[in-house]
Amino acid sequence: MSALFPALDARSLTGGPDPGRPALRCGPDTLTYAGLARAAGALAARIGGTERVAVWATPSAHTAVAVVASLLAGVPAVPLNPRTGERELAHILGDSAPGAVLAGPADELPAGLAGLPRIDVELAPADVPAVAEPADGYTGTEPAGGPAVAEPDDAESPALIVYTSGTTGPPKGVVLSRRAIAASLDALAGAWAWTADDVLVHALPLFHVHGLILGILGPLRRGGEVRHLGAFSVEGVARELGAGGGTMLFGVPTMYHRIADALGEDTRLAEALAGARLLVSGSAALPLHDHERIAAATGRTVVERYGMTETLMNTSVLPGGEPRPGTVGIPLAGVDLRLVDEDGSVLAGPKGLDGETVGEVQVRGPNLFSGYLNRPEATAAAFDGDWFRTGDMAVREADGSVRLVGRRATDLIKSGGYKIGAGEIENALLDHPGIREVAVTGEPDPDLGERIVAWVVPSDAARPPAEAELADHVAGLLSPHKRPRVVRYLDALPRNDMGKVLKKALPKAG
Ligand code: MCA
Ligand code: AMP
Repeated sequence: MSALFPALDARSLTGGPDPGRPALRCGPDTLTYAGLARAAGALAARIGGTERVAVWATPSAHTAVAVVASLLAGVPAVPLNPRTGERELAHILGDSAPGAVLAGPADELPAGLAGLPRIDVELAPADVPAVAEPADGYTGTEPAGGPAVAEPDDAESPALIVYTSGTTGPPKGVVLSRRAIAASLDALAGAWAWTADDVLVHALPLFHVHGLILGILGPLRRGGEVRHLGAFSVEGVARELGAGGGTMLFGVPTMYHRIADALGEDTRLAEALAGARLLVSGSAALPLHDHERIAAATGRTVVERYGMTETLMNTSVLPGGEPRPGTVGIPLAGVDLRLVDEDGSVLAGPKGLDGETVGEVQVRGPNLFSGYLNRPEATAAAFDGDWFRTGDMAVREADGSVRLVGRRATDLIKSGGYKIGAGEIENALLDHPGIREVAVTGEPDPDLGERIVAWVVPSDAARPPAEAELADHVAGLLSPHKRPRVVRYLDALPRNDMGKVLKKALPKAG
């Protein structure tokens, strides 16, 4: 296949056709295409031959360089959430068995990573050796001026392994090939007219598909620019978009909700949004109210797209078309999509496009993952033939637009755009000595979409563990975004005759 990063096809270390063009800016660090070619080329040469590497995926230029280097070297990368708690980290390292961890020189790594060789990511390496064994027959002789950066040409080779929560058990490693990444990014580029002229602004975490693949690899594949804010703030968005030069914004609904809240008093923010070419929301549903507030203040409609770690991007609303809040648009180029009802029958003909009949979304296409790492049974269970079962329930409108209406599994929670399994939080909470029984649910939250609620039966009713203590417990074992935001104390959990917890029978918040 062609290179993932044509703009980095830098045998001559020039960084492609426009070497001086900024490739990425993150906090204090800016890298041009030539700088990125140099930094990633040097690192690629150091890691070549490693079976797999972990990347300490802070929101920094170091993470971008580390991942690009892994892709150039053909070494699968496992991005790690730098806030991952000890149990989750041990699980991911045990499952993915990386040979080294790539981190920024100033990063402090937790004890759980002490057993792995550490390779520091240099943004401006002093000496740049040649990359060994390029796949296309290149001899490896370093051309005048710098190293050879030759990407592997095996499209099916694993590029990234991204961990994602399921309904039960610890997170699974989703193996993503170079083919899937290239196909999905190119389909988005087609739908959004995304080009090298675009400057993407975002503040998404760099250990998930949204922030890393769409938000970093996307602009670099196009030869465009990305500016990462480091941490999300409405001020950062206002500064970088529009007059600041940014043409596109990517965010999760929580970010757009916070933007919508601020629009009332911030005319600079409204001007910045109005000056951007494209505002894109994904990872969870953007509520109609937030769509409307942003459209009213800026004259711009937020474009929604729908994807999943396992499938990368499936559908998108087409910019400039009739705004259709509530729908996630039509299938992207190359993506086949069908709805399947409870009996397993495909909703065909008018029934499949009546805007009413609900079915599970199934997809197939070059955007799909290669399987779950070390989990052949889970991989097999996720497919119906060559169709991937998303677990998302939807209807389709007459024009083919997909409207998501819910999820098959009630035990998956989407909070702040993160997918979180209720089971993994319940298991973590059950390890707290103050808890006898627990059930975890998600309930509607205007900011987070859903907030995690822990229903706790304390071991000692007279001394129930405090809410903050339980939040810290989960944050320390799993990840801060998996911590319960609310704890409710009960004498007993509602159960059926078989002893199964009846989550639907839990008292409604009020
Ligand atoms: C709070 N913190 C704690 C604790 N409480 N740390 C340890 N222990 C505690 N008890 C810390 C947090 O780590 C964080 O630190 C800070 O306090 C605030 O935490 P929190 O309240 O959770 O953050 P927030 O401000 O509410 O975050 C909102 C957010 C975030 C910025 C919108 O949820 C976010 O980045 N979401 C993006 C999710 C995403 O990218 N999803 C894509 C996956 P600090 O601030 O220092 O970190 S889905 C996907 O990829 C598919 C393919 C798709 O379709 O896109
Ligand atoms: P993840 O497994 O973290 O990649 O999350 C994927 C899930 O996020 C999908 O299965 C959907 O449930 C949800 N999702 C992604 N984009 C959207 C969207 N635009 N609207 C509603 N839900 C979405």
